[in-house]
Amino acid sequence: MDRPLLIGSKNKDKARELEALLEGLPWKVRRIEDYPETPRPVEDGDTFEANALKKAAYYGERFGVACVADDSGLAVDFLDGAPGVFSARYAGEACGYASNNAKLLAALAGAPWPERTARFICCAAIVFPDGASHVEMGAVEGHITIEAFGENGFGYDPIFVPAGQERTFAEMPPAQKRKLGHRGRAFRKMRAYLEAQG
Ligand code: ITT
Repeated sequence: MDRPLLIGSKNKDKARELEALLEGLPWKVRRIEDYPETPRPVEDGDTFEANALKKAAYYGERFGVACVADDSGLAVDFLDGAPGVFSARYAGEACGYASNNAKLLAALAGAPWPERTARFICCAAIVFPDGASHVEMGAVEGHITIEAFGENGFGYDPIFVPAGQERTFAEMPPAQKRKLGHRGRAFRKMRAYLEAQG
């Protein structure tokens, strides 16, 4: 089928993961780069769900297509759930992954392993051209390491070890991260929802 399904994300690393997670659905999955350049929506929601719906509605309306988006982040218990919805900009507006990771490791300096618990959270949203929408959540528990390990993945992957594992997400093959991770968990539910819709 050639119904377009736009991945409404300007984060190329996230979009790559989403493309793999949506593979095989009866939709023609398109990336934001396939459409004309457009500014980012303002992500001013207090929750992952509010921001995910906002992104999916914004890009979907802009281009008149069904659109999936995700809002995701890392909630660290030692920091009372920070950086949470502010994960992308933890070390400042124009910061990169390395400065976010350095700031987080510094904030946890000296904290022993049992106190380094955290979870990645993902809200997956879809908004259809008629305005109907659907959301699914996914989360994965784990620990924040003492230093960064691994080259795969993106964002906080080099400093997060999922529960029951001995390697960070950045040390795992991408397929294993998709299997264990928050985004995989949310989007496998979203796939099931879309498949049930026909
Ligand atoms: P879009 O809004 O355009 O999709 P973004 O990167 O700004 O791109 P978010 O607002 O959802 O997306 O921010 C998510 C941030 O949380 C992301 O930039 C990373 O810092 C972190 N993050 C989310 N999922 C992650 C993952 O699977 N691995 C590592 N870090 C992740």
